[in-house]
Amino acid sequence: MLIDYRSWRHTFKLDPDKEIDDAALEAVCESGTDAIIVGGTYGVTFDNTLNLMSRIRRYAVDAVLEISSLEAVVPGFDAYLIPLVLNAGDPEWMFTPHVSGLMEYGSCIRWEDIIAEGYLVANPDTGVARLTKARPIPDAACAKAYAQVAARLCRLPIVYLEYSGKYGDPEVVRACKSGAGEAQLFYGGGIRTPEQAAEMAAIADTVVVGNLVYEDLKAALATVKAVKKA
Ligand code: 1GP
Repeated sequence: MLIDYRSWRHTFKLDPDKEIDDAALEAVCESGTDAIIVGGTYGVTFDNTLNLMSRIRRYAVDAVLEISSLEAVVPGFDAYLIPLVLNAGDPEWMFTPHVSGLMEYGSCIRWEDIIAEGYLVANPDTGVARLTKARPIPDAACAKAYAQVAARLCRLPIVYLEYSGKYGDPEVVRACKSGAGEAQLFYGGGIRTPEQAAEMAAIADTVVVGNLVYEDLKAALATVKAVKKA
């Protein structure tokens, strides 16, 4: 594997379905962030993913694709993150897409470029929660148990606590960290200020900043320094 996700403290997640101009993209890629994750839930196509990848490729930063649609698997990223939604209530989301993907692409996969993520969908008001019929995570004890399922039972390398759009409960993040063992804990969701980024960086191993790039670029860029100092 060419990338070292275990060294990532800060990442930006860019959505191929959202507009970002060249100046903003340059600022994001040159911000000192450790990696750019390309991913989204809806409207992700081969064309918009390829377009965003080729624009990010002008910069030296690591670029990885978080696969959410088999139609949008684009070669040329440094690595591929494969989410396994641990609390999916719809069993179709557990392994059916993965089996389809392997039947289609299995022969050309470079396994050293594949990184599985134990995904914990913690905000019920999101597209991914509705799509997967995510089961609620009522408290920190439940979150910790899910993290243990990912890290201890399934030995997944990453536990991704996903609050997308909503700032999470630090107690729940702490519980996930204690359950995640050797796995890298990613936290993403609702970070709007450098202070919030620092708070989550003090608990989680890797912080993911998404929407803020499109809503307040200056604040988004400020999260990099905040995380690195935390
Ligand atoms: C989304 O976890 C990321 O997949 C980041 O969440 O967009 O709310 O920052 P936000």
